[in-house]
Amino acid sequence: MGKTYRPNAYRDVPSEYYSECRKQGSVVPFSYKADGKDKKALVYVPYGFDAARRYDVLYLLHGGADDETWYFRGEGESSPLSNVLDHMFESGECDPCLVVTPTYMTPGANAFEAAANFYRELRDCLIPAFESAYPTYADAANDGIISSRRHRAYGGFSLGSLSTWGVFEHCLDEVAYYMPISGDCWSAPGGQRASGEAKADYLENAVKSSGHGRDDIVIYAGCGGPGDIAYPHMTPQLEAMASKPGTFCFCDDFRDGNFFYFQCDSGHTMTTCIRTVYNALPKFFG
Ligand code: FER
Repeated sequence: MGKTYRPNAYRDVPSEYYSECRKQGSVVPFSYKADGKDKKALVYVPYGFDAARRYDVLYLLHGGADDETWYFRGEGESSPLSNVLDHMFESGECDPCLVVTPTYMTPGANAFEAAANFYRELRDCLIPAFESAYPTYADAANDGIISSRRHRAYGGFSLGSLSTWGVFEHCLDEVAYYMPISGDCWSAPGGQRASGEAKADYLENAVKSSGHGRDDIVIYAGCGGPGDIAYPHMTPQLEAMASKPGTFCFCDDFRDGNFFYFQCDSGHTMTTCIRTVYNALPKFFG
């Protein structure tokens, strides 16, 4: 059974993790086609990458008015996310994985619709293209995307979090791990203005109709606290989800449940994303 819901403490990123690591991964471009259009993503490839083994994959989406370069361009710093990943992998607190940052945007698209519908491109174009080009658990030598769902995570910030709830709703067969950051679900009846209960009901129904359940889905959500524009929207949804422990079993440890959520104090920013990745990723995959 789940523990009583409360806003959680999180482990902050050690300050030295923001600096360059001795053992640095690389960030390289990846191109693929979606609906006849050329799409671009960046890929963080960990230090010591070995094409003879297989890697778990985190797909990580940017927020509104940005693009696939955001996470590795940083906000004024030199690629802080890749520095933090380098340190997490060097210290051994997390197994090395591939981190793919695509974009839901295409020229002229409405960002809200593009984010909400990105699950189709993910499922039908990006995962097949990326995971046949890189050695993942779904690569050509292995047995498919659905059977490797526990080796795949999807997360995103702000509108990227909106896209995360969309992937959750539609791709439970393909993705087992979810990292929504600073953004709520807008697909329930009533959309963005629906109550937290209505959003939680909607997501619970998506789980029930998928045939999946709390034992094979994990959600680790982060939010930037009262100074985060998403806080008043995301908090009621997450609290209502935590009141449904048959599906979203709130826990401090994923041996006890499948749903965890914390508030930090860094608002609607890259820092909140990095803090969420730092806390969530070591708990993912397997
Ligand atoms: C939210 C608050 C803000 C949210 C998205 C935004 C999906 C971002 C809006 C924008 O980029 O214009 O709760 O949830």
